Amino acid sequence: MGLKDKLTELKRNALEEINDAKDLKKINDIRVNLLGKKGPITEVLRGMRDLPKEERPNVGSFANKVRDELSNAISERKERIEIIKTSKRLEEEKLDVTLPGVPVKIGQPHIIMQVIDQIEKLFLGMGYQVVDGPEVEEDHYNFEMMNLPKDHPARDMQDTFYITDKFLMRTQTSPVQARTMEKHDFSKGSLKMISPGKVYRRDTDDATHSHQFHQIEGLVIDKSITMADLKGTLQLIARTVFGKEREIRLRPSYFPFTEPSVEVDVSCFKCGGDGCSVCKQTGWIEVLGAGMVHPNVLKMSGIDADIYGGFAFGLGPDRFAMLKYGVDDIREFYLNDMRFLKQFSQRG
Ligand code: 2NL
Repeated sequence: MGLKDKLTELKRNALEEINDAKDLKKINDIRVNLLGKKGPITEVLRGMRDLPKEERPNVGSFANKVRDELSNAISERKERIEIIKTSKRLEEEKLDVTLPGVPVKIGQPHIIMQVIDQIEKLFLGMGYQVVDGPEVEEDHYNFEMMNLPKDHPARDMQDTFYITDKFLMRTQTSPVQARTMEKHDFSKGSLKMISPGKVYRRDTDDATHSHQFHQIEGLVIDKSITMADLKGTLQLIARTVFGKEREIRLRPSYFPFTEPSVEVDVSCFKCGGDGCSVCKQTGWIEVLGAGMVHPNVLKMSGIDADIYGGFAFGLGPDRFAMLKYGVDDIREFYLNDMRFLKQFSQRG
């Protein structure tokens, strides 16, 4: 076979290979193999030494032509691959701005927090401050300052988790109030505060007990606070949470930190007071404890009990939420089951 025929066959095979190349690496490999120093075209040109002199220019120019053709084919194929690559990328990155947006999942405050928020709003509107405090508390603030000296039998009602002899998990949020009373400058006016937060008891968890739950305590101290002020405030809470038709009823009770003390019932929001399963046929539901601040509690915070007096109350947001939404197991609030929690969406 003559050199020209060899070149023609080489060209045919090479063009086929070039047009089959699918990526830039392949086309570069072809270029190096075909047109490089050790490539077949260089090889043919080298073989021209054995040709008669008069044939050399003819075959030489033919070989150069083949080389240029292949070089052009490679360049064209390379460009083509690049175009395909770019259009593929464009296709992948295509963004239809007319598509409707993906809905964002919006959460909601935990149902206990919704109850706390509602009560905070009510009291902020009446000029109270909302005060936080430590959950790991000193025995001194949790018990002693609340008129519960060591070995007082009423401590049994509020057994808790002790960290050391001195530190414990608070059993109520009144230590926050003790800390605030101690600091308050009464020459600047009355003290009006609520303290919401987590509290702890050494209880075994069941449908109505949880070793950790929530409390909101309220406290007002000024020169001429009466039980009428307390009753009006309690009525406002009952009507805000359970409906504007509600009445309240006070029954004498005992707390170490208040004297006199009362337990507070609200008229049943289900039957309006006629008697039903929610109020156990009594027409009333117990929702709060309250009373007039015990003089010992005032004295221990350095307040003159002959001049100042006040009222205090304590309520449980867990119990409020259970009553209001018919939740029959307090543990539901703490299991983080989304099927339960999602029922209390604020957006209906
Ligand atoms: C309840 C109801 C109550 C208080 C909490 C309190 C706070 C201060 C002074 C006096 Cl700083 N009292 N808090 C008063 C009455 C009831 O909680 O069922 N507790 C066991």
